[in-house]
Amino acid sequence: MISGLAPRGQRPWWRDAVTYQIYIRSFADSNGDGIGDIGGIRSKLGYLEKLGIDAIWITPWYPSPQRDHGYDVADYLDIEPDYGGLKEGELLIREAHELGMKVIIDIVPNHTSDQHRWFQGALNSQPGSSERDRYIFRQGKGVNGELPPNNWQAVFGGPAWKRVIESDGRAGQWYLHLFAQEQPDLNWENSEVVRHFEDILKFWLDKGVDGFRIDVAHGLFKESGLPDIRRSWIERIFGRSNLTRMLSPEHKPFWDQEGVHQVYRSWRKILDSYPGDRMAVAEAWVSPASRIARYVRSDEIQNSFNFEMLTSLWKADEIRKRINNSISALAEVGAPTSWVFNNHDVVRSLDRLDLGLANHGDTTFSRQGDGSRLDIARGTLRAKSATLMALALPGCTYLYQGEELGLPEVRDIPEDRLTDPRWKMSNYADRGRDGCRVPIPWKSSPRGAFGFSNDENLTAEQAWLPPSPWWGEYSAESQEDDPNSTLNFYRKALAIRKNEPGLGDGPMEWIDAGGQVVAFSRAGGFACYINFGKEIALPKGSPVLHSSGPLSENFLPTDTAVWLREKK
Ligand code: TEU
Ligand code: CA
Repeated sequence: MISGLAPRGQRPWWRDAVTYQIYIRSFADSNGDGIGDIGGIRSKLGYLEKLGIDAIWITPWYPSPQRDHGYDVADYLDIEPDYGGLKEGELLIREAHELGMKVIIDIVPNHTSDQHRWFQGALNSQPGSSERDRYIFRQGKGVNGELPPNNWQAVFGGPAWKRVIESDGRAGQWYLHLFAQEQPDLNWENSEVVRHFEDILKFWLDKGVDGFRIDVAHGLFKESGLPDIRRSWIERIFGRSNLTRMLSPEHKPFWDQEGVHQVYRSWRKILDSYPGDRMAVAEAWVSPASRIARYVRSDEIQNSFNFEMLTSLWKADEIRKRINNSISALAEVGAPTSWVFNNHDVVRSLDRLDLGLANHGDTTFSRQGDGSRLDIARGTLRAKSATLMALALPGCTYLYQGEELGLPEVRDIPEDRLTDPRWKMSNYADRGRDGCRVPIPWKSSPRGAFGFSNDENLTAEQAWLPPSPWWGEYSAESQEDDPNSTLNFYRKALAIRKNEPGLGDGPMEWIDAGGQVVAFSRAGGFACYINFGKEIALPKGSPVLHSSGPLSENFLPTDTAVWLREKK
């Protein structure tokens, strides 16, 4: 268990941190080209400081052809010129540190861009060459190798293999891409790949970054022989979309292979060889929770995203079960758990929790639900209640830009402006993830795409992904002075969390407040109640510290959460 845990402030920061995810393209544009950049982030550091977060995680900022918005990396040792280049990145790290904020960057080890010099070299080399060995090239099946080597599908749609033209002008080998075809999978059995990533970690650690978010941390190794996958019972129930087929929870020959752990053991040694508490957090879509625990064993990495809440319905018993599973699985290895309700890959929590979008691999991802049924007020209340829950539960929390403004999913992006590779690769069946990536509305007026750009002449249509006309209602500007705004609700919650020594990592106790209420207490007489059912009476004489919505006297309404100081 969590015995021997040092007090907050004396233990590593990542055990308690609230990390704010910045989707760099959509955060703030400092030079009027309609694309978010590092200058934009620098200009908003004051906003982030006032918000009260502990760390920022910046999505991939490397040079990239942007076929998957930076998750297709062309050079891991530089920064995209459109984002401001390396010098800007160094300034940002320094300025964030001056404000006491940690900086986590994204690292993408499962695949590179097809424009990476390694992949270009592989295309220009012969089958069997050392250049090709850095990736996963295979002969095709069929008489002339015209069929893909196996039946694996790309997560975004279509087959996971693409055939190349050899130097003699003929169709030849196939290469594996679990995501877009511009994202060829690396071969982690190749020692040059292993060494290069160690150098990449050191390069950025030398520049002062505090941690890494490891993209597709459960990918990397593939079962030898690359066996076909079998049709699962989940596909029979939820249909045969690629997302279901590739992401359904039963074991797959390309996810969560034993080999990944050796990589993280060696990365841990590198992190530990630097001063300060440098860390890594794994994006590993593996289940059950006991499998995730294996990534955060004491000699592996420090943290993993806990995606349980991305696939949960707004139901008390389900939430309670997921909290128990998450905490007990990680307690065995001594790692803090983490809480995630939003990121750049999923429908925003406001919509998800209101519309009951849940199933990983199907509803949450591929269908955005019937937006016409969305009850904005109820969705906002539920999302805010979820936030109070996440910030009060043991461990750390990851927030995603815009949730502090109560942004809903954007469903009315014109089809010809959709950019997620899932749109095209699904044969235009799946609108993909753009709806949670629309540029942040900093100002109420449409000028500068609602203040996304510091160039007031930039129109919404000129932003890389256009905000809809109603976007200004959610702006930071319009919420700044409103005591009841979502923004000020987040600020207050984060300020309370910072000063409450019992929050963050550490034990919790369940409170029995009836089947429809999730309630728990933390050290120091702190209690959190989330009401999923009919209005309930709160314990008498317990002062309210914060709530997600109005309370009527001593009663906690439906869908509302409250933080209390328990009566002695
Ligand atoms: O995502 C990995 C992943 O499997 C999913 O989150 C996936 O993106 C989604 O279910 C299908 O659309 C990571 C990144 O977070 C994501 O943005 C990248 O597109 C992906 O890796 C490839 O690098
Ligand atoms: Ca820009």
